[in-house]
Amino acid sequence: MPYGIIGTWRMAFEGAQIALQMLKSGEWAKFALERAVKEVEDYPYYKSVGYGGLPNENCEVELDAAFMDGDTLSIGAVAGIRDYKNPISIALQLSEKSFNSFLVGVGAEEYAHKEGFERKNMLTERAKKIWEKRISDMKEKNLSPYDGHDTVGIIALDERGSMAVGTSTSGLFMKKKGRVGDSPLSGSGFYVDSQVGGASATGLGEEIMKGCLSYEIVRLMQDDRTPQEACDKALYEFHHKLANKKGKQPGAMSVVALNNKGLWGVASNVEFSFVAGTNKEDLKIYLAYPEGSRKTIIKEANKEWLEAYEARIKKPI
Ligand code: SD4
Repeated sequence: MPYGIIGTWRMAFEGAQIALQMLKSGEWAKFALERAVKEVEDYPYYKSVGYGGLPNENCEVELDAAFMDGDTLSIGAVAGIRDYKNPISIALQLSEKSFNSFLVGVGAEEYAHKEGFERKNMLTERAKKIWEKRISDMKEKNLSPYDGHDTVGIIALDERGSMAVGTSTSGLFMKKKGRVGDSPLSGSGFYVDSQVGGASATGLGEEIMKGCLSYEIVRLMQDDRTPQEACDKALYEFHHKLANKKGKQPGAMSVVALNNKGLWGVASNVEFSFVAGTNKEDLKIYLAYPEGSRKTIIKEANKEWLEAYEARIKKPI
């Protein structure tokens, strides 16, 4: 039986590599996925997820995460949670509850505390420096506070045909305290049904939420579209709809999808990096670009791109 994994952005690579090995050894999709997301949450140089994530306007790191089990359609999520090491694990545990499965702010923190989840100060010195620099750039250069944000969204399929999806993010840099994006919202930031496949989105949550993009992609796959066809149709049609309604270009939106046969697809209205691997193909880092705003060009990331990425994330502030 096929197995596979797909994840948003270059940052998913190390975790997805571990997860793909776990899937190869017969691990359940949901545990492989949790492991992959934790790896991203724990890495300090990924500045939009977990430890080292960029703070809100008050210089507090508020995190959003969600988990969905494609076998049962169970969902767990946390939003605006502070100072817990692995929000994805809290979301996974919440998905096992019939009630109270989506908790926000202090309620989520109280729950995590009672359940013994590990606490951690999630604000790194580096993230604090980036915040301070942005405050001065905003004053001096009149820069928008809101660029700089990514979510890790991972979909996994195991040999049994079981599927799961998870997301984790610090959301928009400089967001208002209490602001929540698409990432913990079912149907917008993620959706999975093991009888069909799963999808996850990243980009400007305020736009993605308007289109319930992840659910739309799974629905299109259910109607016999390949993951690539479903991603192209959902993303670009929605992009054009929003552009017409707003009279200007929508914000960044990118999507990934994996079906229960191990086929994957992506679409994006900006340059977008992602990782994918299956029982048939090694995990690789790819770049996706919109072509003629209806289709997606996909190519493997080359050495120059990878080196520039590494230099960028570690550049002194
Ligand atoms: C949010 N969608 O909070 C997230 C951020 C993100 O690429 O994924 N940016 O809106």
